[in-house]
Amino acid sequence: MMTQQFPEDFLWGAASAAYQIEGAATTDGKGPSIWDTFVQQPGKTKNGTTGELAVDHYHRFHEDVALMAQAGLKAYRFSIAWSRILPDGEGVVNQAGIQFYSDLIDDLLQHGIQPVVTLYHWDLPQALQDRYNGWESRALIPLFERYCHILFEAFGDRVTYWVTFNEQNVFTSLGYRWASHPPNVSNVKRMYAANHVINLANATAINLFHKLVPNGSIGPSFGYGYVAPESAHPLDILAAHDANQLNNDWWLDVYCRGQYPQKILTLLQQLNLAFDITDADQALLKSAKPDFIGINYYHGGTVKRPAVNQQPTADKSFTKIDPYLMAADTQDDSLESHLFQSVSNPYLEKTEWGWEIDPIGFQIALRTVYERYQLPIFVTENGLGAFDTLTADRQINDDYRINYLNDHLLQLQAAIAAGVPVIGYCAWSFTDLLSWLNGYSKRYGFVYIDRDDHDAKQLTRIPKKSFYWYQNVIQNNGESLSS
Ligand code: GCO
Repeated sequence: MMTQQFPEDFLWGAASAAYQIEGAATTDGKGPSIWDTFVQQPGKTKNGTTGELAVDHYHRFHEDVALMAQAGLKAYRFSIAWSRILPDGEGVVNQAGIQFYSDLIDDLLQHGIQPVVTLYHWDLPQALQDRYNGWESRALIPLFERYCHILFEAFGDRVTYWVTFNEQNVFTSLGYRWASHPPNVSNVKRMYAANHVINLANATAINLFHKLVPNGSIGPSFGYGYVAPESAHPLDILAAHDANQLNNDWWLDVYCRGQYPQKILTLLQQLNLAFDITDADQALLKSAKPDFIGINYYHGGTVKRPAVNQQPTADKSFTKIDPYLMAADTQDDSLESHLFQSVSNPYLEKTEWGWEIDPIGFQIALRTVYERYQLPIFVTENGLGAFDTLTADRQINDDYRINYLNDHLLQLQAAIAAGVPVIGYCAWSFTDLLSWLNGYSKRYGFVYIDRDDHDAKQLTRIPKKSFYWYQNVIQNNGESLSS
């Protein structure tokens, strides 16, 4: 494989999200988010797990940052909980919330770690859901703008990289279509309407940022999966093209070009799923351009031509739904079924959660996104969820994670060699954390969190084998990756 050095200033990092790590759900004036309330409903998460304590990062962030420094991280991506800053989403600012993130940012900077701040990683203040019907209402746009304004003013002098929305494709499909995330809705039309409002909020935040933080960089983080055809039959190739349009271009075209792909818009109209796009909306979407595209990469998909008279086989159990590909074989009235059917790729292995492992797909994803939009890319997530076992001498030998990350980083390096400007790479995740629906046994971190200690609340941090491996990779700027 053609190789090339990683750039000298490459941001080797790791990522997290507030609800998945912070805990302290009601501490220091934090208001409830839609996740705090959703998890109280029976059957919504595995064994009813919640993020009430999570990994208690809120109280232990100094310890966690010290570990990041030990690993040699150059960047750390985390999200801000809106309801810590504004407990009811609007109204009075909670200074304790500002202080917490300010201290975290300072601690990172003191250790030479660039903070990368996500503005929205799914935990909408519950008050905004109750009062305005959440993202289905345009009332959220100025409210999100105000929240962003507060953060840009408070941290814009210290934080260069900002992410607007994390995986809009995932949280809207799980939240509004599959009712497996809050707000627990199962209605495709409402999903598309909410998506449009979020796109407008995204554009508004980007424009505000460019005014207030002219030297910073901002972009969305998108859950990207390249879709391949099952065969070289032209109908399968067409199906893959349409699937890429629906699953990827649908979002990225709006973010980067300010317009929705026409073919999908037309189909939405035919299926009575269309939403209102005013002239002012169009102008706003066109006016806002991100500085980079954040890519979260886990896997892509494979499709074949649509079936004739396909019978839907709806299975909405949360373990079956794959948020990164709107699978056509688990459809309701199914926009997708008009375009393609998802199939499994026989050439790829799968994780214990059935996610395909496809490092080459990562290279394809990075190159495709850059070739289409010509914007720098920040890999804001990539990683392996697995069961980890603590040995008798309290070690985690996670060679499977090392292999996964190694193989993906080699493909990232190949993308750089092919001319893709990649700013950095944030592995998901730094410490183990709460998997939204799968509880605490699906682990992603470089640092194991011991929940079975004699006192589970001790949450002892134990660096895994992959921690030391990543430390070494960072130290030699990727030279130790093995092909
Ligand atoms: C999980 C998911 C998450 C996501 C992340 C997306 O198991 O809950 O994999 O951890 O990767 O939150 O941004």
